[in-house]
Amino acid sequence: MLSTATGSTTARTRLLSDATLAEDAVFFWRHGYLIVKNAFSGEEMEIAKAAIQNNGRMHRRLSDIRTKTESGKHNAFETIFVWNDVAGDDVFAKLTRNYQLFERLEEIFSDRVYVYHNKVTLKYPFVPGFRYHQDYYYWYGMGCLYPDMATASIAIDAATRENGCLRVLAGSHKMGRIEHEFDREREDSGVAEDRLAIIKTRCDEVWLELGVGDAVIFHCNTLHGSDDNTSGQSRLALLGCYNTKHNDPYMATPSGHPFFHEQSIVTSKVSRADLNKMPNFDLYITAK
Ligand SMILES: O=C(O)CCC(=O)C(=O)O
Repeated sequence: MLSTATGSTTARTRLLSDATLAEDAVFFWRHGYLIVKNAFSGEEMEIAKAAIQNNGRMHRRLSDIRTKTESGKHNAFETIFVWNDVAGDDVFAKLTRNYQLFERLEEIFSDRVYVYHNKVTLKYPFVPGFRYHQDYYYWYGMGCLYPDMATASIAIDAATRENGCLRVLAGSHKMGRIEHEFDREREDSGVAEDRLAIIKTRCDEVWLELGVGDAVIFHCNTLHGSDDNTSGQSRLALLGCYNTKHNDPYMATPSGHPFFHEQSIVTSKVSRADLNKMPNFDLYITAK
């Protein structure tokens, strides 16, 4: 399963049963993704949504996206708001370090995992979707030697085909890291269309429709993308990106993502008291 030997780690006490974890890990390695239904409550998602909507910086990003989109640009990258302060007790970190995700990820990778960065996808009604790409295409260049990484997308709003939910090519993680090409018009990198057409004949395309509070975990080499959101409804999601202890980056990069450090697993629910707890969006780790 793993592409490298794991270091020795102290076992954690788990809340999920061994049978659930084992079954979910098998599904993940077979298909390259795993849906976790009802990972979070509707109330927790309302709190996360309010935290996003009350945040001045995310709001400014939203108006920038609107201006660009209205001027005819199709810049999917603008819709992603990323930060590196992931080990604290802010509302977002508490969700991405929740045991529902962490325990599954540690079972999947047979190692300690840590949140490598968090991001919010600001998918408002008018915004563009992403070309098919792999997240490891980017992380490879950030000193991560092994593709033992994953992303968990938490549905703050329901994700539907109409609002441009994530879609994956099931099993594509088994193809390894694939070259990407840059599309100037969309300002977005993705797999070349001719290769993609062939891949689609081998891998099923799965639209990941999620209810509020569901999450999907996908492997860093799983090809994923999204359609434009033409629904008139927002599709906000919180994405935790995870790395493994044995894959500690060998260098710092301008993205400033953290090196391996032990992170606590959160077992409590997010509450209204967390609404004003925000991460430091300006944290960039510049040296090992
Ligand atoms: O949510 C989306 O539309 C795509 C996000 C994505 O692919 C990413 O952040 O890597």
